[in-house]
Amino acid sequence: MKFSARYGGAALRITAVTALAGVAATAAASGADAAARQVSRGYGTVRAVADGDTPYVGGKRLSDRVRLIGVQAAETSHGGRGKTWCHGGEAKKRLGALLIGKRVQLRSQSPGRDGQGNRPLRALYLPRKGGGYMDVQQVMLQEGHVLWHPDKREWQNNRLYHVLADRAAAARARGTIWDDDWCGAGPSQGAGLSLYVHWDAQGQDEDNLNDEYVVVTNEGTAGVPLAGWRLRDGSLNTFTFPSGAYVPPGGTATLRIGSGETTRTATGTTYHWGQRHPMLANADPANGMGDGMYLLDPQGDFRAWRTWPCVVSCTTSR
Ligand SMILES: [Ca+2]
Ligand SMILES: [Ca+2]
Repeated sequence: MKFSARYGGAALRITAVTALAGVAATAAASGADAAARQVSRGYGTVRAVADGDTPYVGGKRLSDRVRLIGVQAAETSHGGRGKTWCHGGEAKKRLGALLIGKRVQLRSQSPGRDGQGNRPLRALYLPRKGGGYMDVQQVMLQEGHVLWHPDKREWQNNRLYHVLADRAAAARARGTIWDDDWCGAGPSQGAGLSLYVHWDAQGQDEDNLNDEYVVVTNEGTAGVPLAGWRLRDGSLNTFTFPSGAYVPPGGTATLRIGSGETTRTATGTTYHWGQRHPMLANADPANGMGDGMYLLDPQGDFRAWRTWPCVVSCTTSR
């Protein structure tokens, strides 16, 4: 079905599957200041893409880079610097195919820039031949090229993008970031790993960092060595499991956000990230905030994940 909404005086028509209409209605009813919704920040032609979330609009200088709102692509090597991560090349190629040479509309709620690289933070919309616009971020999420990357200032589509990301994840389509052996089979393929995230610490999260934690559970019958595996969030915050890390069959590996000694029992090990501030964003229905944690194997394949709050196939309130 189709639904229409009016943002900043411009009619926006989005083709969406039926259930998404409810998602949009939820966002519209969030009670946040209507004047703070996305408005057009002008038009430009995309000249190149740096990676799957960063096009160059108007020119090819570093200052022409724009950071897309609400999505996070795997990194790619720039000018021989850095490494191309698993799926970095695929996401870059897809964004390039969608955008290079095309005139796009840039929108945002805030005129601001992102914290990394000082790039303008904008949502890109491609004018459709028959009228209306195509939300480029939605395409990247639906096709499984990017992670959900919620933003407090640019909250308008947080929930919608969350739903799209989780649906793509549930589909686990071949070649997407949700394809768990795309960048190499194993190690411990089919191990039956799952994540639980305790994102809301008792009391003030700031004062209780170790009650923010992530649990990797091994539901399989063989132990899984985790050295070199990583836990990361929707930004680029990453914990790497140390040498010797291991989760026994039926056991757990727990990562607490604050500081402390590594402790081992027969059924599991507890690690500490050593962060000085909360890392697991609390869910907020008013702005669609939440986040995700993702378990990556040493090749960069996503082997388990959990986003919050739950928005797709929910069996509990979390
Ligand atoms: Ca792998
Ligand atoms: Ca928290």
